[in-house]
Amino acid sequence: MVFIHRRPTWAIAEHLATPESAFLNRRALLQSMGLGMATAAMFAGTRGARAQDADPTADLYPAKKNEAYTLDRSLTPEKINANYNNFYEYGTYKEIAANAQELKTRPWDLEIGGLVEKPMTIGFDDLVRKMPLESRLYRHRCVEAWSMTIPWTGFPLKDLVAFAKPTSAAKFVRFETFLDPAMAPGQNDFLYPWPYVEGVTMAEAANDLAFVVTGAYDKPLLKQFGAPIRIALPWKYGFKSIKSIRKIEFVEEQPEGLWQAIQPSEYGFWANVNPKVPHPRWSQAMERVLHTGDRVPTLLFNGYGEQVAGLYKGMDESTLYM
Ligand SMILES: Nc1nc2c(c(=O)[nH]1)N[C@H]1C(S)=C(S)[C@@H](COP(=O)(O)O)O[C@H]1N2
Ligand SMILES: [Mo]
Repeated sequence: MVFIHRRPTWAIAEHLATPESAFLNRRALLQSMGLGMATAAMFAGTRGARAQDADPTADLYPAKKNEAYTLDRSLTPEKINANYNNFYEYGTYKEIAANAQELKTRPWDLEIGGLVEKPMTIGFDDLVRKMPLESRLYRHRCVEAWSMTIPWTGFPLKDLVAFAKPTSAAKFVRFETFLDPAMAPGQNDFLYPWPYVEGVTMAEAANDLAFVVTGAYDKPLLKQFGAPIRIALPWKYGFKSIKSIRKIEFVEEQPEGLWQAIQPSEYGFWANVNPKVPHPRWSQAMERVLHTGDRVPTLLFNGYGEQVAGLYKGMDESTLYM
């Protein structure tokens, strides 16, 4: 994402220092417990291995493939996708994968509230087992004019809506990411109105393409992809696809997203992909395909017009693409 401001140098330094100082603190703790470096290294190794083995949803993967969602181009290799991310909670650059390992994904409770029959809090591990998991190949077009393709696993957003039982007063679904500056150093940056927020209309949420994502590449989501639960709205610019969701609310008012709040003249609520409507500071006509480096034409609704154009019939064209 591009946002016009000069980051104060102290903010960069503090941000980069944090994960390392966390490591140094762990080492100091083990030493103060009377354990030598060899033991410390062993501890660190076991911890890592256990954390992986212990993913309580690993048995759900690979999920059944939904053949209706295929692609006209090759998949972006996992190695490339997993090392080129936007996750501002862990840094304002693309190489945040290492920092994002600080994200603690268990326990992970989701709050479902607002205009619903009965507000609830549900553990992610409970929720995911109630939902019909499948895998789909999706495109992803970032507003910054790069794109990738990815095999997501998840379930239709409409199934989550049905589970939540919104009342007839609900007009939008509002999503919120966790807020925990100790776990996500980027959230100490006061220039951003944390937590990250995004939203869709009820009609958009009911569209088959709107997908709640719990895995990628046939396994539970890597932390840098927004574990344990995010969304994918492939006809919209990537910033709409909010990561690491903690709260889902049904509301009457159009939610204001983080990027919209920062720079409303550049990032709007609808953010549907359109090659003919430039971002105020760059063209959206072409995109750079992440894994090939090719520059290819961008398509209206990122190529998903057949499924989603109907959502916007009769609406003011000038508002839909920003
Ligand atoms: N919470 C949160 N969600 C987020 C972002 C973010 O910074 N924080 N970045 C968005 C942007 S701009 C993009 S392009 C995608 C990137 O997803 P990826 O890293 O899995 O490719 O996540 C979106 N969701
Ligand atoms: Mo993006």
